[in-house]
Amino acid sequence: MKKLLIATNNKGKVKELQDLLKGVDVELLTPADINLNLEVTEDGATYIENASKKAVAFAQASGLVSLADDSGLEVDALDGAPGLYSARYHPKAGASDADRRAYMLENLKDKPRPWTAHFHATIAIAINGKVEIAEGACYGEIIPEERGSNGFGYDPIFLFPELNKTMAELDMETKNRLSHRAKAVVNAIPFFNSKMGR
Ligand code: ITT
Repeated sequence: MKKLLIATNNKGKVKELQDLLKGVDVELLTPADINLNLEVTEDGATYIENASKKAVAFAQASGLVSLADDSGLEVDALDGAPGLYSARYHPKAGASDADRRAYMLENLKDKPRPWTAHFHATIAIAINGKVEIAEGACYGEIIPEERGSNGFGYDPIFLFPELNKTMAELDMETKNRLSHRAKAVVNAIPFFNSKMGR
């Protein structure tokens, strides 16, 4: 069976991608499985550039077909911020996910609600010197109090209004039907079927 490296250092993404890719006919590996410790500088101007850079770097370091995800949360009242910079959205180095959520709520507190927002995900798959791209998005709103403890990142303050649940209140199966990352993976399935079959 062909091998596919999940090229991310984010443990939340690893768990979701392992579940999202379980129907694909490949052996999934994580950087930890192959003792690969690689930090890629995300200096691209777009999600596609950053996702491609990560996928190519992991593929070159491992010799394996590698799938990277570059994602972000775009909040309309913040003119689309933090977007590409979602993982670094805090003035303090070493800030946590909780610090970033609190910082976002601080920046939103004087803006009229609803604080509409969407998550975006770009997946890049580096294979045989080429890069395949698939993208997805999901829409909701930021709420001023945290709810739920599943997931990671901004999940506790991102509400799906039609469910009245935050992403952190969803079980993984439900998040993996509705999320930006789920939609990007679905869009990558034709590629897997044509290029990664036995
Ligand atoms: P890798 O680059 O190693 O994959 P990262 O966390 O640095 O890990 P990104 O540069 O793509 O990844 O940053 C995306 C950030 O956007 C992530 O750290 C979260 O803060 C946020 N984010 C993305 N997807 C999310 C999700 O499903 N739920 C909550 N927050 C999410």
